[in-house]
Amino acid sequence: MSASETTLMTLRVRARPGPFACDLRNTALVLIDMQRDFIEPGGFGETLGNDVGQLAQAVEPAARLLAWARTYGLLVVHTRESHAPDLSDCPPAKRCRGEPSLRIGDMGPMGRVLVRGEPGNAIIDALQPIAGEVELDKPGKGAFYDTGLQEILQRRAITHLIFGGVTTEVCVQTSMREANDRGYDCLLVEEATASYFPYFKQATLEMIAAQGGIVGWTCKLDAVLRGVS
Ligand code: C5J
Repeated sequence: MSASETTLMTLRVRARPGPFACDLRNTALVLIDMQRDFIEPGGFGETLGNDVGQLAQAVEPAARLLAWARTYGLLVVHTRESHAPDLSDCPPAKRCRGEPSLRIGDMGPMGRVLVRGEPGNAIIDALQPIAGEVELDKPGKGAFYDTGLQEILQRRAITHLIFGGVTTEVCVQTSMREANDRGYDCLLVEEATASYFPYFKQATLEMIAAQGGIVGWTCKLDAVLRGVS
């Protein structure tokens, strides 16, 4: 089924801070940075000293969310945080920050860290994009910075975005804030996102929905899976 072929399919979910509804013809799923570099041992996330096992929890829920979006014919956008092989789009301030065991561009167990086309930069097997889905390489934390995402969404008359991905408080939250500033209504699916720091995830979910949904809405996966009428 394709969302554009139907007369009206509406998703209505119980969410925080209140009900969220959208017409699926104008809605896209955005999966942020579900890459080997962040989720699997030996990647960028681990070089920064993180427990990558924390992110594994989001994989199965994100796969269910992706399957749901495909069933209803939503536009699906997959992002990758990545840099050109010559690192021309990686500011020194980003590369030199902190004390990682490997810096962006260094050779690691899965190829050059966070470099486009390297094995570690790929989306994990469980969430591989299929034909017709958008794959975006983003040099920043936000999905709108230097990617053309705004134009892609405008061409498809997208007004609502459903988010999953990692990490909740960094690239997911940054992307939601960018989207919010551009006028999109954004819903974050709680089980389909994760952080290396569970309390950062929790704090981010609360921040998003605070003050009447200052960044957007959050909801349970089940509410999405059962919410189409
Ligand atoms: C980070 C991301 N955490 N995808 N990237 O550096 O959230």
